[in-house]
Amino acid sequence: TKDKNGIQQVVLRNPRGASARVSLHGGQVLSWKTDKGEELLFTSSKAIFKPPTAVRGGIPIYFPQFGNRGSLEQHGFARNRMWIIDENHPPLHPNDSNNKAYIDLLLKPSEEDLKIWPHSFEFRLRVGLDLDGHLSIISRVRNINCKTFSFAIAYRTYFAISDISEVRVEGLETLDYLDNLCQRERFTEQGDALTFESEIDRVYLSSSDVIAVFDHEKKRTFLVRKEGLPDVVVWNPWEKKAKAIVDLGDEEYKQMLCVDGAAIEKPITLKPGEEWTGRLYLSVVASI
Ligand code: TA6
Repeated sequence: TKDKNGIQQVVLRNPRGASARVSLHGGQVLSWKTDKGEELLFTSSKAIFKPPTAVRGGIPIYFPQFGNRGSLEQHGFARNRMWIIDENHPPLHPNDSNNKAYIDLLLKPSEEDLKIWPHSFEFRLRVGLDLDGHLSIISRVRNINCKTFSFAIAYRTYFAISDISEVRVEGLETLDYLDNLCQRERFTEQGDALTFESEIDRVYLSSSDVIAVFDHEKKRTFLVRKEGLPDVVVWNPWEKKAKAIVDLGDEEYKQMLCVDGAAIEKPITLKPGEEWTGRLYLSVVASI
């Protein structure tokens, strides 16, 4: 299918009626629905569907940097570029392709990208939806350069929630985090589960491989499972910042929470010819 700007999107469906929609712009997942048709990802009503701006919602991929250091654009260029469908995807581990509807995408740097970030790479992305409606995002980044390079990556995941004040995140207790609201100063999480009453923008370091996002009102829990992605970003702009973000409605911060599988603190380093694989699995379960 194509969106109204002519950008190709691929819809994945499983036999039970769950679905996911992936845009070639950014390789970004824009929708993930249960077999009952409930949307699980937030997209802003003010989202701009015009490249190169990444859509405010879904799962934009931040690569090759997190943040806005140096001459690279904020959060890197991957989310802003057009990806292509990868017809020659090298085989993956059998567990990564069983019983799944999937699409393989590929990003290579343009000449302009190479001027800003002089490292040749191939970024292969497989987005899959299995029989239970679980979404998987498997990334493989290969260094096809003759020099070593390092990168950071984050799967910014805008979960659709009932109300930010009704949500709790478990799995980050006692971890160290870098606070983006305090020049990335390092702190240690003290409390129990995370609840929200003001702006948050943190990179939790070396977390366990499963994080849970409980939504009491909707009686559902998102599970974020990850491999090769030690860090977790938690972001909600809250009222004041939401007002300053042009493609986010003033009150919409209440309906979104970003919990991102990421590798930020210790960049991933690839020697020539080496490849890195990262896996993110998202599922949703009913809770009481
Ligand atoms: O969580 C990191 C962060 O840079 C925040 O500080 C916030 O600005 C957010 O990501 C959104 O970035 P974006 O470029 O999508 O507006």
